[in-house]
Amino acid sequence: MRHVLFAAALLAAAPAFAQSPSIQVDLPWARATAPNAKAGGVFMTLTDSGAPDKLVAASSPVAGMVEVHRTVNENGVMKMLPVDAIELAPGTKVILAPGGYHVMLMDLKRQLKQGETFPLTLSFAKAAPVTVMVKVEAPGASGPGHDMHSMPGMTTAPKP
Ligand SMILES: [Cu+2]
Repeated sequence: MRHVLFAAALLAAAPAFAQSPSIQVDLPWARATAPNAKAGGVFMTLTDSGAPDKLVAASSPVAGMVEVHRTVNENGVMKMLPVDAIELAPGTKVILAPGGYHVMLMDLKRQLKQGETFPLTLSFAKAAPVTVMVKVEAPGASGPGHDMHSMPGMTTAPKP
């Protein structure tokens, strides 16, 4: 009971958009999904301004399960593989983008519609969890706020 109250106090103290002191999350975005799709990708830029850390997990009310994935090219075939963690080094940006690392929403509870936002909580090995609002872009978007000139799919290379 004690730690439940403690957790509640922490939540009350942290505004919804609070950033943890050492990990900054910029421009979190997702691709809109088809009406019955069960999975969707979330992308963002992580900047570690503190100690070495790792992104170890994520969760969202829109998904039954969330994994951290990496897209790899195996003999010309693009595959997504779950990873245990994404290493974060101080002073270094890690870009989660189509074709590379991404947060995978699985067992989606509803369609992600372009223009809306949804919360995503990122958990780190050391830093406090960070909850961000993820902006839903077009189904084939290649980046946050970009036009939809790219082909749909998880394999599109990010545009600068
Ligand atoms: Cu994936």
